[in-house]
This record gives sequence, structure tokens and C-alpha cells, in this order.
Amino acid sequence: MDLETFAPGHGRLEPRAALRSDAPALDLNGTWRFRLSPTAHAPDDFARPDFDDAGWDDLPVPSHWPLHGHGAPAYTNVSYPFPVDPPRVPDENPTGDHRRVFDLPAGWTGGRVRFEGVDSFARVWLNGHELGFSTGSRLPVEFDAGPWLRPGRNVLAVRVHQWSAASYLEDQDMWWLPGIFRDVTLTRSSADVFVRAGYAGGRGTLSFDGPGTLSVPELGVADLEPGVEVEVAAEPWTAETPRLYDAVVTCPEESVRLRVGFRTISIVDGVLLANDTPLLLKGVNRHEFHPGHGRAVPYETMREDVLLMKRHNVNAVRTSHYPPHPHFLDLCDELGLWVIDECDLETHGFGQVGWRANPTDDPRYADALLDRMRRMVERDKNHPSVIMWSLGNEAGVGQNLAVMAGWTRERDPSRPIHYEGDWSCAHTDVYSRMYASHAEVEAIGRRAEDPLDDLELDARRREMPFLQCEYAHAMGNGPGGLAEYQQLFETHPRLAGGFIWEWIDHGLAHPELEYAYGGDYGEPLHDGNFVIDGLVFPDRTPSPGLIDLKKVFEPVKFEFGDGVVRVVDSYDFRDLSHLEFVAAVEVEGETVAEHRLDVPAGGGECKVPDTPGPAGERWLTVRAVLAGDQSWAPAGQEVAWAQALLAGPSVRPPAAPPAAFVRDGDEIAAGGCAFDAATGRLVRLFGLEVEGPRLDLWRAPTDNDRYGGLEGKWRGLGLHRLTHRVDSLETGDGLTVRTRVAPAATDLGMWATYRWTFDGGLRLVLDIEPDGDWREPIPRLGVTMSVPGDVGEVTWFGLGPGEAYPDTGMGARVGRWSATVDELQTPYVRPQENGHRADVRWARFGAFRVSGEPTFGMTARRWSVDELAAARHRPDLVAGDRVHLHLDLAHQGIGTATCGPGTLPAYELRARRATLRLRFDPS
Ligand code: IPT
Repeated sequence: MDLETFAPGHGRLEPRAALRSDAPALDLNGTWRFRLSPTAHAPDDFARPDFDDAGWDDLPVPSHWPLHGHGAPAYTNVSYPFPVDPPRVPDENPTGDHRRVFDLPAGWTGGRVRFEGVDSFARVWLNGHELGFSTGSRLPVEFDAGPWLRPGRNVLAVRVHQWSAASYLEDQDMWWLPGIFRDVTLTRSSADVFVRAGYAGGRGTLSFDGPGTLSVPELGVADLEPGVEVEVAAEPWTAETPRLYDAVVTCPEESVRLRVGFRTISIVDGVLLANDTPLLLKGVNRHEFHPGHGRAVPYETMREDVLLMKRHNVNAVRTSHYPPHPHFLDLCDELGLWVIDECDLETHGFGQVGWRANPTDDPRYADALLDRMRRMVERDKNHPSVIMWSLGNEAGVGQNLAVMAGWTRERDPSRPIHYEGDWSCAHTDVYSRMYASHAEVEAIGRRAEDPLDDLELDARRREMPFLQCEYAHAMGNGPGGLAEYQQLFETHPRLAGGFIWEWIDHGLAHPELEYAYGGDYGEPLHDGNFVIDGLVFPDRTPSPGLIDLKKVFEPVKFEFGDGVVRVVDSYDFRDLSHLEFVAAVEVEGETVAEHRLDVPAGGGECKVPDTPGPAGERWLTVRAVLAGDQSWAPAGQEVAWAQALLAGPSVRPPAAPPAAFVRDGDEIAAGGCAFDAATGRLVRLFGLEVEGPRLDLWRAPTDNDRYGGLEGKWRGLGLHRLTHRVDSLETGDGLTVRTRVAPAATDLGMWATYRWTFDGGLRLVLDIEPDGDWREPIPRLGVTMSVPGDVGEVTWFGLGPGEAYPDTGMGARVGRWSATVDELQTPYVRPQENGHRADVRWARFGAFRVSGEPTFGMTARRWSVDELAAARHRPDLVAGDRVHLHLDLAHQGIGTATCGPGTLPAYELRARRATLRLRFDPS
């Protein structure tokens, strides 16, 4: 077999829509027989019906064979894992032979074998007869089985080669995972239907192409002939109001059921509209992924994805970077998400060889590229959720894009075309970019972007809506900068929003490592943890990034005034009548009063009665929750919230007169606390053995710190190996310890002066002053101490419940929170700085309590920062017998420098004069 052919397939039937038909179908999923060969050259006699496969293994289908003990997964982002020499492929070419015996029900004649997805090159035989071959892993293919089916026992054989000329088209940033990874069926359905349902001027329009007649009983449409358009009194479909109508197309041989949604996408004056209303995409990029099954994603998992997105105020998905399983789009129709459906095309690795021989610009690949586009458009054309076709991702520029776009425009003029890889936008209807900085997005929003050399193209592009098909790279801790992007999207009508990169961490479940990433299977070439960059962890637990995103994407806004709150409807298509509004007054984090707010459906101003109550810091929290069940969440689900400060903290009662600090042997003691007389370091805190707080500038670098280059600078300066020198120690009404803290081999340092006093509680005033010319931002400014490990629950009053850094934590609110030390950790797959709770007024750690004057940042762990920084996977972190406490004045922001801009200047931490004030009391 010629695996290096440019032809996308042979013997295949014309592509058609994914449809629910009442024609008989036989599910061929299940247990198949399987054999793996290291090259493409094993004999192909296995396709014979009488071949004895007794020596083979069982394999479930759908699946990827490397996840079932045959070979291993491999991860690369941009690089091809084989030489870039199209269309040639290596002799090492894992080849999986699959056999499935099935019984044909009595009376069955004719039909097609349908594969929803085979990665990558599939050769198919039925009863020893070769039906053909196909490429295009994430696309369906059908072969005519009719002539070769026989009564009773039939044998379907499929040979899957991992590498072929088509592999050059599938260089997406993900695990390389061959196999028959989507459903296989024998179906007698053959119909193709293209329903066109628009919405304009308050009316629906309906027509269709295909065999038979179309009926939509709910709208009184009966037996509509193909090619005839009717007007209907339909409600529109939007992602916010996903109204669907059951339709049936009755053909001579079968009936096809569809759910029709009426909506029209248009572009007017450079603004993206749905049903004549501006549309703001609050999107995520979704790869198909399951930690145990790879891209063979169970239906329940797809549903969970959509539900999670909806519950976090996400309204759009880009199906990066290939068409998803067709059921996913059914769910988007039903539950409501706007979708950019992306073609299974990426040739990113050619960028590493100067884009020489890029298939996108090679006419020999034109058929293959067009074939992929056709199979996507034909399969998915009936989905109201799909609002744009994307030609692919990171495939450079070239003439084949024109072929794909030209055909698509003709076939489906109703949807704009998207492609990011060609900034001239020669073949697209929208201007799309990835990871553009805030400043550039703002300029584009004002139509003040730098012009293209080609003035005609420039003028065309300037009239286009703009979207960021990828932004805010959610790798590890982060992303930072979300709120500022959203602010821009909501300010400039040209900006149609964007899609966060990306939905899920693709960590593969691993017996020792918990979750594996690139390199963990011994791949000679890999991109490490770049595959761990999602808003949800591999098990789909929301990461702090998703909690923040939910806040930033809120469809309801609150503005507080004197005794009033203004509620603003920020939905694009619906009012607030499905929501209930609750206002709570909390003192020191404890609710003292709660009442409903009467908010008009269109939004407006409401009085917020402040209830007199106990003294203390008093906050008003207003929440919008679902009044009744929705298809995507039950009643009570929180949609939006905001807080306003009603009264500041009460004034502390005057302290007892300061106690004397007295020398006692090697120690200096005051009220149950003691300091080492030589180092001035706290050693005992109300009877607990502690290692005193001392100035620290270091944090375990985040992925953004690492890939953005800060980690290198910090390590270069030696911030991870500070030395401490005590210059003087004075006792009296307190203890003053003057120190200089600095790394070796540099003249940069920090003066740190600790002033301790005791007035019933132990007070620390730490003055910090930089020494020398500090040019780079620093990771952190605060103290580190260790305490005995028997700290159970930590209770604090401050921002929570989750972590927060200067440019993240929008989802955290002021309140009283409790967590065990273990629960304070955010389980980033690759360990890094995490778990910092911000604006903490006070925190109780078992036997003692720390208060900020006024606040501090808090992190507590069972391992040191050095252990955290050295760990590659979570199981590397082993709890010791101490708890390491970090009490901070400030942190460097997070940014999104793994891809995109670093921390915005406002969130950078510069070495500066600063004072940290803390107070320790017995609990
Ligand atoms: C961008 C890719 O489109 C995306 O698939 C992913 O690889 C991301 O990078 C990194 O996680 S392309 C990059 C050159 C900006």
C-alpha cells in the first residue's frame, strides 16, 4: 500500500450530514481482535475471513491502542516526531491490525460501514474484499458494504497505520494517539439533508436540500418540498436561549430526525451579529480529551464538558483543532454554545523549517485539504450551534486555503470563514489572531492597527470583526490578565471576544506519576508539560483559572451606590427574569442578614438595606442565582456576584503595655515566646517550636515565570539561595534585629529590620529596604517560617476560598473560610507556586493566630519551596513533619507569558521599601 500517496482516500462514499435516521444500524463498537506491528509491512492476509486471530489480543473499540498496553503515547506541540520530508514517512510506522466478527441480522441487505474517526491511515476490508482506504483522522468516512455483506458471519478488518503522507496535515498540539478512536457502525441510512433555518426581523425562515419532505409539526410545517423557503413564527436559537424544534425529513427509505434552530449570523460594519444583535464570544478552546481514554471521549464526558462550560459562564467553543465527535455538537445545540468548527488541519512543524514544502501551499495536497473541509462541512452543516467554519490551525499560508475557502463559501454562504494563520485574511471573513497583547487588541478595537502592505487587503481586513481564537494561556498557575482582556472586548464593538487556550489539561492517568505529560513515556523528542495548559485539571475539576473566568464572563454586572445597587443585564439575548437576586450582610465573614432583591427583568436600581449588627468589618454580597432549573444547571446555581464594603474593621482595643524582652541563657524571652539570642530568630511561639519568620523573596516558579524568562533571571540573581547576616540585636521594650539578606556573587541585597514587641500578642514590624540597583521584578516579598506539622484546619478571614495573585483571583471573595493544609494546595499537574490566599485579615493555625496590619498573603504547605520547585509531578511532593508558612506582603503577578504577554506593569513586583506588620496571638 502506498502510504505516501497524496490522495486522501479511495473507495469512499460522498460525505454527508451526521443524522439520526430510523434506518437499521448495527453498532460495531465493542471488543475487537488486535495485533500491533512495528512497521507497515506485516502480511495483510489477516483480512481473510478464515484468518486465525487466536494469537491476537482483545482491544476495545473505540480506543487508542497505546492506552491499552500496545506501544506508548508521545507528545509534541509543534515538532513533527518524524523527519520533515513530505510525503515520505519513516519505516518505523506502528501499524495496528483490527478484526471484528459480526452476525448480520436476518433479512438485512445493503448498507455502509461508517467510521467516525480513525487515527490516522485506515485500510478497510469486508469479508476479505478491500473496500478502500481513508485519511483525515477526526472526520467520518463511509464505504459501501452492500455487495460484500453476506448472511450470518461477516468479518470486518481494518489496518491502521500511524504515519502516512496525511500525517503532515495533523500536527496539532496533542498526544500522538493512533487507533479507531470513534464509533464504527454498519448503517442502512444513506440520506443527506441540509436544513437552512434563519432568523431575521423577528421571523424564522426555513428551507432544505435533500430527498423527501420536511415537517416541523410544532411550527405547522408539513411536507415541505426541497428548495422551497417558508417563513415561520419561530423563536430564535441563541446560545443563551437554545430553542430547538423537532423536525423530520421523510424519505422513501428512511426518516431522518433533526433539531432545528433558527438563527442568522452576519457581519455589519465590522461587527459580528447573531439575529441582528452584536455577539460577544466568551469562549474556550476544547480538545477532546479524557485522562484514561485520550480522544475516545465517552458521551457522559462530553456532556460534562458542556455543563461545566455553561456553569462557568462560557458561551462559545472553538473545536481546536479538528471537528469533535458529532455528539458534542448535538450537546452544543441542545444546551447552548456558539461553536467555531475547525477543520482537521495543522502543519505547524513546517514553521521550524522556514515553511518550506508546506502542504498548505503544495498543489499535490490540494485534494486532501479540500477533502477535509468538505467532510467537516457536510457532516456538521445542520447544527445551529456552528456559526463559523475554520480552515484549520497553524497551517501557514498558501494556495490550498483558497481552494478550501472557495468551496466552503459556495456550499454554505451562511457562515463566516475563520482562519488565524494568514494575517492578511485573504480567505476569511473575520480577523483572528492568537495571544495578541492587550495593547494590540485595544488598537485593533479602535481600528488603529498597523496596516498591511497590501492596501486592498488592509482595507478589507479593517472592515472585519476581530476575535482572539486563542488568548490567556491557561498553563499551570494562571492565566493572569483575563479581566483586562474582557474589559477591552466589552468596550469596542469590533471586538467579538475570544477563546481561552485551553479547556483541559491533557494529563494521562499514570500509575506512579498520577498524570503523565510529554517525556514521561520516554519519547526522544517532546514538549514536556505544554500539554498541561487547561482551565480544568485532567479529571475535570475546575482549576482556579476557570473560577476566575466565570467571574470575568459574568452576564450580570452590579454597580454599588449609596444604599443602592444597580443591576445591569449583560446578556446579549435575554433579560434577567430567569434569575433571583439575594443580598447578604456579613460581619467578619458571618452572615447577619439576608434578603431577596426585587430586580426588574431589564435590570435597574434596587435599595440594599444595611442591617445594623455587631461591630466589625461589614460586607454586602449580592448574588444572582437561577430561579428555576435550566437544562444546564439546577435552580440556585450562582451566575454572578459582587461585594461592597459597608463598614471597615473595628478599632482594636488599646494594647497592654509592652512587656520586656529578657535574656535567658541562649534565648531572649517574652510572654511564652522566645528568640535565639545569636540569630534573633523566633524559636518558640506560645510554647510551639517554630523556625522564625525571615525575609524571603523566592517562590517555586510558575510555568509562566519559567517560559516567560523570569525564572532564569531570578536564578541568575540567586534569589533561590539567599543568605542572611545579622548585623545587630537590641533588646529592651522589644527586640530589634537588623539584618542584610542577599544572594552570593552579587552586590544586590535587602536590608531587613525586624522589630518585635509583646503586648499580650507578639507583634512584628519588618522594614525592608533594597540595597543596590534592582532591575528585574522579584518573585515575592514576605517572610517564611515553619511550625509543627499538627496544624489541622486553617480558618481565615480574607479572600477565598481559592487562591489569588495580583492579577488572578477575581473569583475569590471576602469571607471567612476554612481548609485543611492539604486542601490549601492547588493540584497543578506540574507542581509550582500555588495556593496563595490574598488579603487575609487574620488566620488561625490551630494553636495560634496571625493577623495582618492590615492584611497579608498566606500560603501553608507540608513541603518547602525548594521541594515544590524541584518536583516534576505531584507524587514527588512528600509531606514532612513541619508546616511551612509564607506570610507575604506582595507577589509578582502571574501573566500569561507561556504564550502571550507577561504580567501587566501594574501587577509587577519591584524591589522597594516596604513594611510588613504582623501580629501573633494564642488562639
Ligand atoms: C498555539 C497553538 O495554536 C495551540 O495549538 C497551542 O499549541 C498553543 O500554541 C500552545 O499551547 S501556537 C503558538 C505558536 C502561539
